[in-house]
Amino acid sequence: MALLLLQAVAGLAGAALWLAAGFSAVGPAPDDATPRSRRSARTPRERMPVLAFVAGGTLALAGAVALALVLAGRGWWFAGEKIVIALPLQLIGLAAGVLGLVWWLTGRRPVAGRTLVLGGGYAMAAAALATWLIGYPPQPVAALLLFAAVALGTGLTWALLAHRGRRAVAGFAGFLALLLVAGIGWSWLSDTAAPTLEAGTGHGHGAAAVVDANDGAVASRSVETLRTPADAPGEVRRFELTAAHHTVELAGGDSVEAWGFGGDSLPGPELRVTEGDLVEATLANRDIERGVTLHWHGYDVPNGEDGVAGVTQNAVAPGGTFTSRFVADTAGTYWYHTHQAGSEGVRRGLYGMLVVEPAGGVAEDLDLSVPVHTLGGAVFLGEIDGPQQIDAEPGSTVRLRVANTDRSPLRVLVAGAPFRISAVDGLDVEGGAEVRGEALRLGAGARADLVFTMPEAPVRFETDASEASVISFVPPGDDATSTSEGAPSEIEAAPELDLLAYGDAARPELGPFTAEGVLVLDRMPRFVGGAPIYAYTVNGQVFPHIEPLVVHEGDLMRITVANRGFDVHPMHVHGHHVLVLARDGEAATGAPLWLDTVDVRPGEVWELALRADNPGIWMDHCHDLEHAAQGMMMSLAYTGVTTPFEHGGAHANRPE
Ligand SMILES: [Cu+2]
Repeated sequence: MALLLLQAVAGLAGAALWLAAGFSAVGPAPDDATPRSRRSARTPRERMPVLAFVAGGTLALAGAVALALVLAGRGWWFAGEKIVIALPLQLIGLAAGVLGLVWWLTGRRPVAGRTLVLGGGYAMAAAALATWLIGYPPQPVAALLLFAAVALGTGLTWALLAHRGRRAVAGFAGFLALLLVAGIGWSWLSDTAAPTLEAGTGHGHGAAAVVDANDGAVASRSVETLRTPADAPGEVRRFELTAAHHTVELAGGDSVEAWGFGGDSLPGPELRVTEGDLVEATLANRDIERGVTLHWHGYDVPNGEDGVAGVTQNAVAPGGTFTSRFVADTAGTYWYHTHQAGSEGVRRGLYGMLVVEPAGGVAEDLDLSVPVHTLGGAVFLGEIDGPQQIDAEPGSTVRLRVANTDRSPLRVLVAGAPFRISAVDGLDVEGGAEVRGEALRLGAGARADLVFTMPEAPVRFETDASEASVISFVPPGDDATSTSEGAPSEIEAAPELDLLAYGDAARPELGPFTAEGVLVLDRMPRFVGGAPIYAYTVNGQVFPHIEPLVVHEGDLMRITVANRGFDVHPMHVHGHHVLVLARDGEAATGAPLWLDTVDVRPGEVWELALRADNPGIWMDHCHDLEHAAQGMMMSLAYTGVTTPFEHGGAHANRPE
């Protein structure tokens, strides 16, 4: 990450210094009636600053090129455009600049010399911009536009310096303006083209049969057919969730306007069922104007029950209802939230916990779900935004089901007792040793089960989201001296546990990969919803134009995720868990780590395996939902699956 930043800064500095050299060579000369642009550099006082700028610029440029090569060694995703587009521009710029400098110094062709020094600077500036405008993958059309802009800018400079008259200046300026408009227009067109969410059907909602490369023709089926039958086996557990505005009282005395799934508290009701139950949840929208849905985060339900507005259903408008059903066939810690304009809805409180207890019951004496959420500046651990105290008998066991429902990463820790991480993203982690004083990092949307045995002294559950919001476990009957209130927080200084090396169990035999996918995460100026923003991109595109990951049912897909930006991206795949193979080229060594949310930090490369065993059109997006709303959403599409639902439209569907 530091390398990426350093390389970008070096490139910009090189261009800026060469441009400074060019401009200081064309500056006005008050002591001479001759326009300075027509003179050579006669005095050392004129030469010195120019030469100093050139030396500094060339040094910075060399640094940028060297760092680009180092980055290319770390992965082509980090350096593609820096090598293919920026490097030629930098070399041409440097050659032109040096030639111009010589002409200017010797006085042989002072005007052309100055023009070339400036033109060289433009080329270097364009090279630096390639990282911010084009990124990965390097696009030939965008590269051509950049080269043309440099040429026209140099032409315009020559027309001005050589006093070629108004027509020449206007000509170059006109073409440059035209190029700019064409570039923006081209970008707008590609960002407003027909959406791409389905596999292989081209664009739109084709109902025709799709030709599958492996199996020939596959009958097409709609996401609407991928539902759980009402008579599916299992004891029926019915829940009613009503989305509505309400007011939440904060511990400090203030109140916050919130949106919720029932009651006056935050979060929505905990849905606690037993493995094997048939969950039937009816969502009603009382007064959420933007609409609402019910998405089962991390639960691999049939596609039609996934609750994504504009992909698997329409947003439920005020007065409307939607019933979703699924067999709770996997025990673990999950959560539910709206998937309609979730960047606002989840933040305001449309979320709750889903706990599926194992068929044999929970092994621990105390089992507590702890969704961590920030609202109105207060941090809620469960329903309370302040210190909490819970009685726990020494020797009893405690399971904390922690979920990060915010948009930023969260660090958590059990202070005062050794603890074990027994599950991550709902699935058990085998053979994890007890740790003490180490913090666990949870990306946005992720969960972990922390298990500890209550000692004789108090224990605290801490997060780095708030020093005030802690849960103290105290032996019952102890007086105030035994409470841990006021104890120094351990979380800030605690080293971070690495889940890739945690636990030990045999790694599953996967078999050969039959599909490949690469996601390169970045930021680029793009049009989202028709408006130009500094968007969050995958492979240079924004939702809904990012090419989907396409799988056939039964595929084993290797997915590489590379983050070449400066933000953390907790990438969340719907309907599947992915097995972590490696991070930054280092293989995972702990127990098999199956995640539904992969927290990809700047500069990181993750290698993941996905078994295509749950047909549908699945969202794959950043769970920093602001990033999702600003472009970082795409689909994992099975061949032959179509959707009748659309982004926007009469239901104003907003799939994030
Ligand atoms: Cu993100």
